[in-house]
Amino acid sequence: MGAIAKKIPALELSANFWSNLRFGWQLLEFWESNLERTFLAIKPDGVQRGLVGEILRRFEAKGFTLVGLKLINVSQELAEKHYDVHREKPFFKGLVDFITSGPVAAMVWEGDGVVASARKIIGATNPLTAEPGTIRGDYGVSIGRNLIHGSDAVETARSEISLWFKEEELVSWQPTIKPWLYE
Ligand code: RTP
Ligand code: MG
Repeated sequence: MGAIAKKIPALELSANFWSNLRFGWQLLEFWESNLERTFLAIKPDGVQRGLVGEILRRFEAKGFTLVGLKLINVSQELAEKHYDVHREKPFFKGLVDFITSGPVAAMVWEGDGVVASARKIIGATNPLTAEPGTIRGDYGVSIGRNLIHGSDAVETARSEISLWFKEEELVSWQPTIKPWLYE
């Protein structure tokens, strides 16, 4: 018994050592991987048309990880900040009016290369020219009702995520299916 007790502190030390090593290894893997996050928002047309589940399904089935999700009524201020790059465009007012007109499902997804891949899954801006098989290609018929927004670059994704989500609203987790998705 005494001999076992003597060994416990040594075991604890060794457990800490291995857990630190694992943490360090995960950190290295994160730096070396293309792990990205992107901001997606199902616009009021997508929510009204009951397509939230279908859209979520596509990103889940692809293998991306959902790390943030909320249904919100977008304020004028948030809408104007989000669409700031389009401020001078003739469609700016219409865009802001539309995104503030009803609930929006805001999401953050994580995965290797998720920013560009999500844009492909979403399809071209105009649903009439978007490829069949994409969200806009399958469900839309007009540019002002194209169902979903997706960040267009890694840097844009970073600023959109911090605009739409508080840090504590995002959940980092390890899907247990990861070994079946990544080599
Ligand atoms: P999003 O930002 O919504 O993901 O769409 P996107 O990158 O494919 O297109 P973007 O050029 O950023 O335009 C933002 C949204 O503005 C509307 N739009 N209307 N009437 C027009 O010519 C026009 N052009 C763009 C679309 O709803 C587009 O999603
Ligand atoms: Mg855009």
